[in-house]
Amino acid sequence: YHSEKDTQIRYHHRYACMRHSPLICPNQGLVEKLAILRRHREIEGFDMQSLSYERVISVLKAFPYHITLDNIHEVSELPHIGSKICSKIQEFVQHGDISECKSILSGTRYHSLVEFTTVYGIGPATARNLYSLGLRTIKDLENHYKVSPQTRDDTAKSLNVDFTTRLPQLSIKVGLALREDLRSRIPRSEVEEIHGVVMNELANIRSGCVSTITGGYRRGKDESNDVDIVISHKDLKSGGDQVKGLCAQLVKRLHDKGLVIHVMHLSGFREHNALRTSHWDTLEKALTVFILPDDKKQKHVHRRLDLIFAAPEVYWTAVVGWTGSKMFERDLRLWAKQERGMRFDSSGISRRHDSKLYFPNSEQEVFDLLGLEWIHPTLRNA
Ligand code: DCP
Ligand code: MG
Repeated sequence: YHSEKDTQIRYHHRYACMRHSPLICPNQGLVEKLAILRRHREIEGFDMQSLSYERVISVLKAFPYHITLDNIHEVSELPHIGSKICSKIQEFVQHGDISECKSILSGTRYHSLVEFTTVYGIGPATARNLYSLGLRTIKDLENHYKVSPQTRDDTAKSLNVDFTTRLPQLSIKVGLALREDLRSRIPRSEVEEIHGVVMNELANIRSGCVSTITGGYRRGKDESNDVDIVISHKDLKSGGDQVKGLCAQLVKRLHDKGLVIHVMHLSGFREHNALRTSHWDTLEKALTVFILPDDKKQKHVHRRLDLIFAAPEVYWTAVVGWTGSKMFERDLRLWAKQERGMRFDSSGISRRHDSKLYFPNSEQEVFDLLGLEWIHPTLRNA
């Protein structure tokens, strides 16, 4: 779909949604070092700095040449690349490492905080609190939250969903119990198997549903952290409770069959309530923990599964919005707002000055409406 020349023209654009960002780039080693600096800022709560690094990394991912002392001047002229970061890039080019990375990795704090956030339910702020209590390892956390190998088995088995009351957040205790499972990566074949099982169950509730596996899988990742599926049906009415109903019915059925063992979230997007138009309420999502039944061949592990239901009018914006990457999505919104006077998110496209809604019939149309050239999903790894 894209020529090499196309990639070479596009890499200097300031919006990630204009650039071609492959999964693996010619400067992967540098990008991985900068990712440590970004993660350090994020985990210490310096969100603006973290975002700056994320932008830098995203720009470098699209740079199609191996960076050397001969072309580093060109890198320094790329958008979002300031002089401070450029000296770090130069340091890497000359020494193959960045001294600040070495010092971050030489202490215990970074490692502990990163380790803590591998528990579902622990974000940077909680991780820092736990660290300040003197906790350093996952073992420390298990003692702190009183998780033993026994409770680990029990917790995983006894998880439950009460569909009549408010859904419980996945507690840190449960997060600890499921940690090993949820942090192991999901191969493409299992993503496809899970998708097949889910759509088979859905067909029993309502035939003729359409779906797209989105997220990292669609961007070509060999292994994903979770499974994201966007679902619709041509007869679904937006605005009413149909979308919501179908989502809840499916989750309930999967739960009854023992396939979904926990539901962390089950409700509509409320991001766009300011508009108060029915179309903005048509995305319904369920964030769950899913497990394939064990068979003779293998014992399965718990997986994070996100199900997103969209009315047909907003199916393609949902697919684009849930394909990612996060940086690609962030710049799609920014581009729409700043350059086109439009509003974009997973649940729709509208014109800002009069809130006129648009209903694209394909992914290509989403890009057309936003005045963007279409970019293949595998080049959206910004
Ligand atoms: N997304 C978003 N805003 C949200 C949730 C998701 O923009 N609140 C988009 C961007 C993500 C995609 O949906 O790329 C899927 O989110 P994931 O967190 O599942 O991330 P990925 O699928 O990209 O990677 P992985 O699941 O392998 O970690
Ligand atoms: Mg995902």
